[in-house]
Amino acid sequence: MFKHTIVKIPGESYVNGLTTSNLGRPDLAKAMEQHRAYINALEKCGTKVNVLPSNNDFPDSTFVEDTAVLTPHFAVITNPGAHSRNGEIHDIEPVIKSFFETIYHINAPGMLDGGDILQIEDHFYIGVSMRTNLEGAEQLKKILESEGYKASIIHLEKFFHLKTGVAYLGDHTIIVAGEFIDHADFNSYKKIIVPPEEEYAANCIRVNDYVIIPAGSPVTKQKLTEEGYQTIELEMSEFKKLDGGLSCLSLRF
Ligand code: CIR
Repeated sequence: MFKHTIVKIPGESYVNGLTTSNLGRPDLAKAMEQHRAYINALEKCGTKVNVLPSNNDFPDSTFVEDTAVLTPHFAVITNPGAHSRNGEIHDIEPVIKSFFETIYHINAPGMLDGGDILQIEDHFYIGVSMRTNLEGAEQLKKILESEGYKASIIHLEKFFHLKTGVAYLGDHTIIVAGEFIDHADFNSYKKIIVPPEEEYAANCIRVNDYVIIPAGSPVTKQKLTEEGYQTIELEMSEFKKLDGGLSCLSLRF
């Protein structure tokens, strides 16, 4: 059960954020509208949404997920792997401190983005990606194990972040796409498979009684409905343009 969420309003500089896609430049007004709908959805799911003001110095800072890893008892402030994003942690740390007493840090040369961390019950999966290096992954693994969690490191082949291709829905069920469909580390879970044409929907979020999914994923929506999940669909076009998905836009705890 998540009680709180943290989000950060996109700033005017959002349109200059990092991307590997060729979907074009985001439309700021549309991004703001989609962000408002995202906040409304998190409220509908029963969370208290803590809305942080924008910071134009950091175009990608609306993707707050990358700045921290949260558990019920402690928080880890990350060391984001993209140079232009690294300073985002200075805005997020005071907010995290207002909720958590125990705070750890990932330190250079370790790099780690929250988008590479997936929690399934008491087991954390840590992706080594373009943004998270082995040193960062090992630092986090040590912290998690010292606090009684299990942790495994997964080397990504194609996906941007670990959670670009897999999400946990509760009930030992994952929703999964691409290179993670047959990945040995995920074989013990029940799987809902996202078809290649809807791959973007693998980055969805279970928030209390709902699964929030990107609009335009009819097959995925159907599969979730058949499994008994209530879904909320959100337009995400302006975040997809900068490689962002539903999980990236919030911290949930
Ligand atoms: C970036 O390149 O860092 C942003 N444009 C997208 C970050 C997406 N975050 C996430 O998947 N957790």
